[in-house]
Amino acid sequence: MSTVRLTVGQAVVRFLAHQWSERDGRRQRLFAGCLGIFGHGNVAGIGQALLQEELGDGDLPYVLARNEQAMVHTAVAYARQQDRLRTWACTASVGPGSTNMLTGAALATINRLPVLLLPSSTFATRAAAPLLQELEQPHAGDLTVNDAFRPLSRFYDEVRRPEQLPSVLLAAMRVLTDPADTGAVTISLPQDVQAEAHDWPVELFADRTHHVARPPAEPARIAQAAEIIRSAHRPMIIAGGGVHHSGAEDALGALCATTGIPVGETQAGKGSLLHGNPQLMGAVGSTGTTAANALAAHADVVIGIGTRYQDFTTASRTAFAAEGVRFVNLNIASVDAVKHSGLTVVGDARESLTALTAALEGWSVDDEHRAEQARLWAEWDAQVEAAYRPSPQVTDALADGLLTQGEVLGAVNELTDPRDVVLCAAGSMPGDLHKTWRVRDRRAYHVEYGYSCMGYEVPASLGIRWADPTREVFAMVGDGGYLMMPTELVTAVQERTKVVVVLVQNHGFHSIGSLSESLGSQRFGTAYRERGAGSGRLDGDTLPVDLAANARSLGCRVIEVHDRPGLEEAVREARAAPADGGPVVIHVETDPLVHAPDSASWWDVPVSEVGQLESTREAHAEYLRHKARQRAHLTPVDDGSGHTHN
Ligand SMILES: Cc1ncc(C[n+]2csc(CCOP(=O)(O)OP(=O)(O)O)c2C)c(N)n1
Ligand SMILES: [Mg+2]
Repeated sequence: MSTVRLTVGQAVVRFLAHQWSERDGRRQRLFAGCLGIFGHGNVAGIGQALLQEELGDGDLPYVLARNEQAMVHTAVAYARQQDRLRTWACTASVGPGSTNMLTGAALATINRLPVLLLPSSTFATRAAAPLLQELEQPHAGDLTVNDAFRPLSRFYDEVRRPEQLPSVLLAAMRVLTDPADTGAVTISLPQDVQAEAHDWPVELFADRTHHVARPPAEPARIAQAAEIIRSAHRPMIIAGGGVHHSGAEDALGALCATTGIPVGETQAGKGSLLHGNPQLMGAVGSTGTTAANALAAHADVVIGIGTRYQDFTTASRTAFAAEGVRFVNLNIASVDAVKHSGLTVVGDARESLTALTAALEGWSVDDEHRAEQARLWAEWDAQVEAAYRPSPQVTDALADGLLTQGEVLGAVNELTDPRDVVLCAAGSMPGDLHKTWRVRDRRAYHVEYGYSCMGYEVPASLGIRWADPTREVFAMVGDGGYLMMPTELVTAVQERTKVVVVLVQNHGFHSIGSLSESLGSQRFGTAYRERGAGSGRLDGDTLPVDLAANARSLGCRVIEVHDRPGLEEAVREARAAPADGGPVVIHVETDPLVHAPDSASWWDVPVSEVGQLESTREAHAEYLRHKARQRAHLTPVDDGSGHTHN
C-alpha cells in the first residue's frame, strides 16, 4: 500500500480539495473554499495546511472573515444559492472562536443547508491541562465546549487519533450531500491532532464524486396521491424550499397549468412560481396574502411540496381550517412527509411532481375555482400596489425625510433587474417581503426564515454574490440587524465583493414593537432610546447613532437617502457601481408605524395569563379566541379504498 505522510490538518485540506458533487450529470467542486479565523487552535494545524494549499494547487482558497458566526452564514447562503450542491468549510480556533459558530450551525440545520464546520478543540493529550479556553467540567473530563455542536449538527464527530480521520471524513461527506439529511456537519479537531503526522493511504486523496440523488417516490403512493386529489373540489398546493432545492419549479408550473391547482408559498419556497403566473396566490400563513389564506381556509386537500409546515406557514395551525381537510405531502425527508397526518409521498420533488402530473392527466379544478383565484389575486395585488405607492394621505402624514417601508420595498423591486437577489432574515421586512415582493426569477428571493437570525443579511450577501457574480445582491437590513453584525462589510471590502445593503433605519424594532403592542406589552423596550433623565426608563431621546458614518468607517461607499426620488436614484446608482468595487450601503429612514397590507392571519405567541395592565388582559382574551381555532390535524388520510394511510 503506498502512503503519503501528512499532518491531520494537511490531510483534511487535501481531502476537501478532491471532493465533488454531481446531480443530473453535472459535476462540480463540493467546496468553493475555506472561510476562517485563526487562533492558537488552528493557526499551525489547518492554517499551515491552507497556506501550503494556497502556495500549491490552490484548489481550496482561504478567505479571512471577521466573525465566526458570520462566516457560517456566508457559507450557508452560498449553499442555498447553489441548490445545496456546493458549500464552504469553516475553520475556527479553540473555545470562543468555535462556539461563535453555534448559531450558524443551528441556522444551517434548521434550514436543511449543508456546511462543513471545523471547530478546533483543546489538546487530546491533555499534557498541560487545563488550557486557555478549556471548559474543565468537574463531572466529565472528556467534555469540551465543542460538544455544544452535537444537538445543532446533523453529523458530529471528534478526531482524537489520526487513524479515525478517513472514516470520519467519508461519513461527513455522505451527510453533507444527502438531500434528506443535510445540515451542519461538524468535525472537531483537537489542536495537537491537527499538527500530528501520519502515513495516509494515497487513495484517501483520490477525486471523489458524491452523487446527489433524485429518489423517485413509490408509484403506488403517486397513484394514491392522485386519487385523493381527483376527489378534491378545492385543492391547494403549499410550495416550500424543497421546490427550489430540487429545481422543481418547471415541474410545479406544469402541474399547476394543467390542473389549475392554486399555490401558496412559504418563505423558502417563494419564487417557485413567478409573479404573474395565474396559479400563484403568493405567500401563505401568518405573513400570507388574503388570496392564499382565503383559499387555505377552505381547502379540502392540501398538497405540501418540500415544506416543513413551520408555524408561519400554517398560521400556527389555523390556516387550514376546513372540516375533514386532508394532506398529501411530497417530501424527500420522511420527517416532513408525515406531518399533519398526510399521505407520505417520499421522494425528490421534481420527480414526484412529474409523476403526479402524469397521474392527474385529464383532471382539473373547475372553471369557477380558476375564476375565484383570478379575482382573489387581483384584490391582493391592488393592495400591494397601494403599499408600493402610498397615497398622499399616508405620505403627507410622515415626518420630514421619512419614507414608508412599503415604498422602499416597492422602489427596490421595481428598479432592480429580475435576476437581482433580494435578501433578508429578521425584523419586519421578511414578513413584508413575503407578502409584497414580486419575484421574477427562481433564484432571486432569499429570505432566511427557518431561524430568522438577525445579523444573517450582511454575511449572507457575500455568499450569494460569490455563488453567482452575474447577479446583483440587495440585502434589506434593519437597524437592529445591522448593529448585530455589520462586520462582514469589511470582508466584502477585502474581497472587492459588490453587494448592496439597504439599511432601513427606524430606530429600533418595528417588528417586535408591533408584536409587543398587539400582545398588550405596549412596545416596552423595543425602541432605541436613551434612558430618560426624569423617568429612568428607556423613553428618552432617540439615540444619536449614525449608521451611515458607521458603514463609511468600515470602508463602504454610502448613499444617504431622504426622499423617494433620492431612493430611486440611489438604487440606480448602486446597481451601476463597479462590479469589483466592494459594498454599497443605501441608508434610508422609515416610519415604523406604517404597516404592510394585512391578511388578518395569526401567529401563536403566548400572552400573560394574568397581569395588572388592562392592555394585557385584553390581549389575553383575544389570544384565547385565536387559540380556539388551532387544529391538531391528527386524522389519518383516507384515500377512498377503505384504508387509512400515513
Ligand atoms: C439574533 C436574534 N436576536 C433576536 C431576535 C428577535 N427579533 C426578531 S426581529 C427583532 C428586531 C429587528 O430589528 P430591526 O433589524 O431593526 O428590524 P425592524 O423590526 O425594525 O424591521 C428582534 C430583536 C432574532 N430574530 N434574532
Ligand atoms: Mg429597526
